[in-house]
Amino acid sequence: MLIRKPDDIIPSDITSEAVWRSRRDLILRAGVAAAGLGLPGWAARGAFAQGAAAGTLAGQPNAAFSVMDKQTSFADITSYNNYYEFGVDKGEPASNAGKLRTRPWTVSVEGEVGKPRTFDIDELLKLAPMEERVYRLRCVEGWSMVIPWVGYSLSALLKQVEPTGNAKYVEFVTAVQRENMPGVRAAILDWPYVEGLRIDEAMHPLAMLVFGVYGKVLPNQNGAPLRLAVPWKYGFKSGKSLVKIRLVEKQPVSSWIKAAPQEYGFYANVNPTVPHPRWSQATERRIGEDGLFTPKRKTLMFNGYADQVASLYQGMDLKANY
Ligand SMILES: Nc1nc2c(c(=O)[nH]1)N[C@H]1C(S)=C(S)[C@@H](COP(=O)(O)O)O[C@H]1N2
Ligand SMILES: [Mo]
Repeated sequence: MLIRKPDDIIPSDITSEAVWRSRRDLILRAGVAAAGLGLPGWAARGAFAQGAAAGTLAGQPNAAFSVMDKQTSFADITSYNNYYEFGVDKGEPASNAGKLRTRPWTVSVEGEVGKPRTFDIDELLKLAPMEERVYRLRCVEGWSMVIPWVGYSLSALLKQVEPTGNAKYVEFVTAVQRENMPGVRAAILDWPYVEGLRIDEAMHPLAMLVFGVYGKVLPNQNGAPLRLAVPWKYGFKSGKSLVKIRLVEKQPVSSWIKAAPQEYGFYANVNPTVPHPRWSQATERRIGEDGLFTPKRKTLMFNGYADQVASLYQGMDLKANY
């Protein structure tokens, strides 16, 4: 996000797309071959990760929380990613995230809570009924997707730990597996990747804990085994591969604010009237419909979720609090 401005992205992505597809195919073939030959170590683990990613995870469709836009293809959702721990190029997460260890996995929920607790991923998978919700995702870089996530409201988890009256904000901390994450070794951001929400934002039913996509277990590059989806905010607010959730009194300092405070605000609500300092946020290109002559779409206030969330920001100056 610091590295390029949106207009720089298009031509390079067209050429790099073929490159990453072929790299991904290579890795898949390598995984299958490793399993067949009984190779040990990283190769076998890679093959297992691919097998687990093929698992199903169904959710009851939640029409009230779903947009009707044409859904982005599974291939695009899982091959055009931002997950800087695995590299800054869009194809690198799909190529590299096979090494992410997603079991055993726990998430500790702590801080200003009556009942701090560490949850095992298998507990979290059963904590609340799985729903399928089709959400828009708008990246601050100027592209968007429409994604059928599987999961449930973050509030279901937060209620378990009984937030105290001092819990004004929620901080989300994501995984660091240095040996498995080339981007962590390259020191692009101040790891771990940290994000935050105000408590009322976190408790809003649209704020979602995600475990799957398109009826399948979340692929590693999309943030396995669980990530956030906060559809009215820019994509970077939705941390991947969560390991810790802290309820706190003071506004958390996110990794992006640390890296570039003049460019990234805490709220990061999608807002076509507030440009990023280096580019406009008025329009977006929808991944999958970005032919050379396809017109861009107009970006919607709160990414189209104004009816549900505008009341959270009543009386706030959204230009100052961007
Ligand atoms: N841990 C972590 N979470 C992250 C990121 C990241 O680099 N690391 N990138 C963010 C950004 S900028 C976006 S747009 C979304 C992309 O999610 P997707 O790749 O599943 O579409 O993930 C967000 N969550
Ligand atoms: Mo993003």
